[in-house]
Amino acid sequence: MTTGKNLVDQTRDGEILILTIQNPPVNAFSVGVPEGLHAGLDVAESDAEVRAVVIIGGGRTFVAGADIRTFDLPREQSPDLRGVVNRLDGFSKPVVAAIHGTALGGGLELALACTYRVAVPGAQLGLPEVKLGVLPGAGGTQRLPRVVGAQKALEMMLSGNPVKAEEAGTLGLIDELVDGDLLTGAVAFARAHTDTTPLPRVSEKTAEGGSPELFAAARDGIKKTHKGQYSPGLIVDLAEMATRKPFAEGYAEEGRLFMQAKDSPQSRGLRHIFFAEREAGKIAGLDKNTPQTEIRAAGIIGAGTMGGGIAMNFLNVGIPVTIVETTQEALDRGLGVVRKNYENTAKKGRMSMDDVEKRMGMLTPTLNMQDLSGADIIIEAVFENMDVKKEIFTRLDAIAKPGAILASNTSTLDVNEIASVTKRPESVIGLHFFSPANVMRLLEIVRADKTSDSVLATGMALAKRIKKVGVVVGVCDGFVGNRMVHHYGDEARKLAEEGAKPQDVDAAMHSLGLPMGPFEMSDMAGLDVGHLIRQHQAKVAGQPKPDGWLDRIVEAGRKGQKTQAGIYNYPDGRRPVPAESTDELLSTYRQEKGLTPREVSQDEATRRLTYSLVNEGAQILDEGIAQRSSDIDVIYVYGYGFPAYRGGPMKYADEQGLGSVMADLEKYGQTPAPLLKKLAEEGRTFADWDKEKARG
Ligand code: T1G
Repeated sequence: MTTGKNLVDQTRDGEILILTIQNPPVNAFSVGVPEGLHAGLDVAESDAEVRAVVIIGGGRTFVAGADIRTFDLPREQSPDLRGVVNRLDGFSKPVVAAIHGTALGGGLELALACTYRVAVPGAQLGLPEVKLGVLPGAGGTQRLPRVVGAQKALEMMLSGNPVKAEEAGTLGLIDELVDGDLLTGAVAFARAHTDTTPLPRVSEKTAEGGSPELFAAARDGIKKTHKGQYSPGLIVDLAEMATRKPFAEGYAEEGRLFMQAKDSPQSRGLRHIFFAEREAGKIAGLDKNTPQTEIRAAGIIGAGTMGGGIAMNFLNVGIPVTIVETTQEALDRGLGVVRKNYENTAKKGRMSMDDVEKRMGMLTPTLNMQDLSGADIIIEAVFENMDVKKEIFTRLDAIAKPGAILASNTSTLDVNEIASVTKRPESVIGLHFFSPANVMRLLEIVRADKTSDSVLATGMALAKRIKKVGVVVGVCDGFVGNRMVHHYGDEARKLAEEGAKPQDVDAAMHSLGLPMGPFEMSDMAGLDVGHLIRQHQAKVAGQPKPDGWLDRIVEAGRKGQKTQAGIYNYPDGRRPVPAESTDELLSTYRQEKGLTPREVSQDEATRRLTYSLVNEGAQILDEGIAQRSSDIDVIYVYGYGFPAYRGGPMKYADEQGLGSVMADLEKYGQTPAPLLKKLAEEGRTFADWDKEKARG
C-alpha cells in the first residue's frame, strides 16, 4: 500500500545513509513510516556509495511502538511493520538502530531486525504489548529470546517493563552504549562495520535457556500475575516455540496469534484504558498554558491512615511536608506508620535505608497549624464531618499564605460548602485520594464552583508529578467513584435480600475479574461508615432510624475487617470466611419483610451489579459531573479494582451493547438513566457520546 506519505528524512554522512523517523510526539509506527523506511532502503540498495544505514528517531525518542490508533484499521490500511522488519532481516548492508528515549514494542522489534543496535545511557528498551492485551507481533517473541535468552525474554514480555540501555548492554540487546551525541556515535559505529561479513542476523541465532521447567513455571506464574488475561499465555507459547522451532515457523505463528489477540475484547479494553488515561489529563476549556502555582512545600492536616499516605506521595518526589495533628500521641503514631511503610519497602530491597532517612527527614511533624503558613498547598485529611472541616478551613484561611492552594481529601462532602467558609474559594479544591493513599494511583480532583483555572491546572500537574492518575470531577454526593459504588452496594444488598448468599454476590464480580466483590469491599472499608452515612441521611430527611440487615450486622458489633467480623468472619485478619450468623440474620430479615428467597444466578448478579454502576455513570455524565465516560472507566480501573482488560464499566457496557444493558436494567427493576436510554435507542455507545462531547 503506498500512501505517498513519508515520515522519514534521508540525509548522508559520507557513505552512511541516515534515516530519521519524524512522527512526533513518540515516533509511533504510523502510516508514512514504513513507506519512508522502504524508500530509504531502496536508496541504500541501489546506491553503491552507500555502505551502511543508520535508523534514528527525530525528537525525543526512537520508535515507541506500532501506532495503537491503527489497530482496528483494515489490514490493507494498517502500517506494515512486519514488511519493514522482513526487509531489514538479512539486508545486504549493515543497518544500525540508534536508540534514545524509548524503543518499545514494534520499535524494539524494528531495532532487533537491524544488524546492530546502539543506544545512549538511560534509553528504555522493552516489549510492553501485554499491557495492551496483545503480544509482540513483528518478530519480538522470536528475536528477543535469541538475544537475551528465554528467561529474560519471558520476564520482559510478561511484565511489559522496559530495561535501561545500560542493562541492555550487559544482555547483548545493544552492541554499544554511546556516550555523547547519539548520531555521531551511531555513524562511527556503522562506519566501523561497513566491511563486516557475514553480517550478523538475530533470526539465525539460537534461543538459549528454554527448559520445560521454565515454561511450566511461567504458565503457573501468569495464573496469578495476569489472572483472567488471554495474551500472556500466547506469549509463553511463542517464547517456547522460539527455543524449539525454526525462526520462520515461530514468526508465522506469532503473526497469526497477534491478529487474534488484537481483535479480542481484552485488547480493546486495555487500549481503551491506555488512551483514556491520557485523555483524562485534558480538561475541556482549560488552556494548556494556564499559569500554575509552583509546589515546593506541602502541608497536611491529619496524620491518620490517609494523611500519612498522602504525605508519602510528596516525600517520594522530593517535596518536603509539614504534618499537623491535635495530640503528640496521634502525631507519633502517624509518623510511625509512615516510617514502617518505608522500612518495609527497604526490606523488600525497593529502597535504600538512606532513602528512608532522607524522606523521613523531609517530614516535619507539628501540633501547631501556624507552621503551615509557608506551604504552597495544604491538604486537609481529617475524618468526614462537615463541621470539623469547616472549622479547619476557617482557620486555614487565616494562616495560609496568599496564593496557597487549600485542598480537602473529603470523599463525599460538599466542597463548595467547605470553600464557602473561606475568603478565597477560588483557591479551594478537592483532592480525593484512595486508600492506601501511597499505593492507589487514582486521584479524583474535585472542581468546586469557584475553583480557579490556575488551581485546577496546578492540581492536574501535581497529580502527574506525584505519579497519580488525576481525573477531574464535579461536586456531588460521593463525586463519581463513591456515588456509583453507593448504587452498586444497594444492588448487592437487594440481591442478598432476594436470596443470594453474600459470597455468591462477591463471586459474581470475581468472575468479571474484580479482586473484591461489593460485600468484601464494604467489610474492608468498614460497615460502620455506610451505617453512619445512612443514619445521617435518615436524620436529615426526618426518617426513622435505618434498620436494614446491614445496619443490624453493625449494631451486633460486626464492623468488618477492623473487628475481624462483618458480613464475613476474618479468622486470620484479611481472608473473608462466610459467617453463619450473617445467613441467619438475613433469613430472619427476609421472614420479617415477607421476602421469599429465590435462586439468583451468577450471571444475573454480575449483570445487575455491573449495570448499576453503568446506569449511575450515565446519570453522572448527563449532569456533567464527569467530562467523559472514559474518565469514569479510568476512575474504576485505578480506584476500584475494575479489570483494565474489561476497559472499565462504561467500556464494558459498550462492548455488551447498550440495548441489551438497558433491557437487563428494566428486566431487573432498575430504571435506565435518560442518557443510557437515549444512546441505546439510537444504537450508539458511550464512546460515541465522548467523541461528540469532545467535538463540542
Ligand atoms: N501509538 C499511538 N499513540 C501513541 C503511542 C503509540 N504506540 N504511544 C504514545 N502515543 C501518544 C499518546 O496517546 C499521547 O497522545 C502522546 O503519544 C504522548 O504519549 C507489532 C503491535 C512512549 C513511554 O505500548 O508507553 O508495538 O494524548 O502522554 O508520558 O509488536 O507513550 O498527546 O494525544 O504517554 O512521555 C507498543 C506506548 C505498542 C508504548 C511516552 N508500545 N506508549 O510516555 O507520553 S504495540 C507501547 C507509552 C506494538 C508490535 C505491537 C508512552 C511513552 P496525546 P504519553 P509519555
